[in-house]
Amino acid sequence: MSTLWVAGFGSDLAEDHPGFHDDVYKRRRAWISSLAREHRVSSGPIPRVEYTPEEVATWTHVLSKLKDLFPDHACQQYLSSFPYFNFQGDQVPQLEDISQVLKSRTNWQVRPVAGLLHPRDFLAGLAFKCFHSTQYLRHHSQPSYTPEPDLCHELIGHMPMLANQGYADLVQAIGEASLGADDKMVWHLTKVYWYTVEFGLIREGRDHIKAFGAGVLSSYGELKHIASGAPDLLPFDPFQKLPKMSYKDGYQKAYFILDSFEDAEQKLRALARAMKDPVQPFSL
Ligand code: H2B
Ligand code: FE
Repeated sequence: MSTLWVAGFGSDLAEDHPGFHDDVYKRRRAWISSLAREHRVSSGPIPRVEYTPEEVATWTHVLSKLKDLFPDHACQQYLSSFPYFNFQGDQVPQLEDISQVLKSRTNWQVRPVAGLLHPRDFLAGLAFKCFHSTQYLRHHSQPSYTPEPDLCHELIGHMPMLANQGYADLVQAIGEASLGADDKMVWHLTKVYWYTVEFGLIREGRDHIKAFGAGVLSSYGELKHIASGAPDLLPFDPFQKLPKMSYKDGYQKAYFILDSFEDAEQKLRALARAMKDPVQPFSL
């Protein structure tokens, strides 16, 4: 497969990226990105990176901070998959090893990518059980914040959930719906992805609401914000127009609650059928 086009932060960092003024960081990030650009799935395992002590320290910080939050806030599927990956505080995991664990659990795989992909390409990967992941780390000056996906977010946020079959099937359904969809629908599916895979909540039993979205699970502040009662908590319905996504300026104004991953997957499949129905095509 050819190299995928990288949008957004791709190779040049935005001015508000914490590493913008750090040339050493920028060179390092570009070098790790180049490994992904040159990697071909057919040519063998994902190249291993020898992480620097500074990068290890960033990983150590992020893992130890987040681990404390999970027992209370993460959904049960996350908690039961987490140990499969055997994350160690003193060692940054290698994408190849993580991909092997994922393969053995749900038959998904990880493919390294140089930066943010265009939503259409990213969603298409999901249809084929392929999760595109960055391999570099966030800037060490702000270990609790990154404006773009980095290895900590991909591994701690996404991997345990993708090792759960019900969830993995839901994510695949989002990807499948994007194949052949027009730009408007790809944008809608980007929001579906955002409000589930990144910021989704799930009902557990009668009165518990737990997090499964990677963006929620990897943010201490976001979890507290949800618990404060300030944002709207709405039932998940992919047939409805979803609110604007909020990227940097604070937290989401609304979150969506799934009844179960299976139920959400069924809704997504119904949406995909409606989109492709020539008689009554779905439109928002
Ligand atoms: N690219 C990469 N590399 N990682 C992501 O998590 C990601 C992406 N998310 N491109 C996508 C866009 C998401 O925001 C939706 C599907 O557009
Ligand atoms: Fe993500």
